[in-house]
Amino acid sequence: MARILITGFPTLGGSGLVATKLGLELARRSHDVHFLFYREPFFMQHIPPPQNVTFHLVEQPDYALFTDIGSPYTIQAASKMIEIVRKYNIDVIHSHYTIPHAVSAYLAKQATGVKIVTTAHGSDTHTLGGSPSYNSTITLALQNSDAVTSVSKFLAAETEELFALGKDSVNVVHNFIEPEEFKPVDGKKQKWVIQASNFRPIKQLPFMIETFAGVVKEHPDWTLQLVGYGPEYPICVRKSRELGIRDKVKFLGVRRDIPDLIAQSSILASTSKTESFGLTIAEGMASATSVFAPRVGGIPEICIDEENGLLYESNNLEDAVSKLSKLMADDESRNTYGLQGRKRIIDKFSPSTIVPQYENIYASLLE
Ligand code: GMT
Repeated sequence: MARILITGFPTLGGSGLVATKLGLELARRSHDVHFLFYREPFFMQHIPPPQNVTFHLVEQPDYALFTDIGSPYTIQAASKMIEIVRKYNIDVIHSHYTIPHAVSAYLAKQATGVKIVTTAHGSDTHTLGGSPSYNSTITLALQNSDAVTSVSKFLAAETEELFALGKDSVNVVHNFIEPEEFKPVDGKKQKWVIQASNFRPIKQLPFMIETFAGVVKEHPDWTLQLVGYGPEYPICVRKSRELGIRDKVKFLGVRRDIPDLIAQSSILASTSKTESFGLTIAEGMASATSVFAPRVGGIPEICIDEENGLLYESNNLEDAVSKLSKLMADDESRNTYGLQGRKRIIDKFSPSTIVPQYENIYASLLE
């Protein structure tokens, strides 16, 4: 049994979801879990916390001088970590998303000697990690972490290179999906291609709409279901209108019934520029929904081409249209890919396979 402090972003994004779910799984396995966030995480708002889970909030007191620079969160979080480590005798601080949490944890380690584990999730490495605004401090925090993990082999290699860590020094611990939460529905799936993501540029939703415009003629009874919201939302509405497919594209907004929507869909789509893992892809697989996604980042590690769906050459519209059309036309392959996808998630990406990998890392630090 270990006393673990988990920190990260309590928002809708995947890293916060992974941090929260990992904490709850660890609590289920009798560890003493403490969460540190700047607000209650989205996914916890409707779940009564188990007895061995304690929430802590990072206090962000206002001060006039901070108006221009923003609240110094890294320091505030570090101070709170030091307080919690001392009060509860914490064994390990586990930071999810390196910026800025790993730096706060590094400061807490200097003050208390607590062990620190850092998980790189994606844009903290491949998008922001090389920036001079972050690189040297994140390098310091990672080089002084007792263990660094990443959510795919792809991201491990990038993290090692960008932050001058030794080859194979980053542990790959894939994300997990709960097969009871994401599971197939009874009955026939709908002729829906679903993409569930925020409308940030990295998700390339306009490319999804262009791709869908290329297949509607051949598949007039299908619709594109877009779940989520974000900066490119108006661009997407405009694009679907310009391409004459506004009636075929359903903008569903932010939804709580994502597992059901994914399970009812015939195809789970991603058109991201990159994904270190791609949680919704794995959620689609768990729901026996076949996948359409680019061959980029960590995606091919999770979703095997022609076994769990079809992967297209990233940003190649012609290839994307042809692969999506092929998948839409082939009921039998979609069915097989779906069943194989669910099996792959249960075998390789379920909590019982993944959570012990984190437990082993904690145990090795506490020996
Ligand atoms: O890195 C991000 O863009 C945000 C992050 C998040 O918090 O949603 O997403 C990353 O972490 C997820 C959970 O590990 C992965 O499933 C996503 O693939 C990854 N996003 C990217 O690499 C773009």
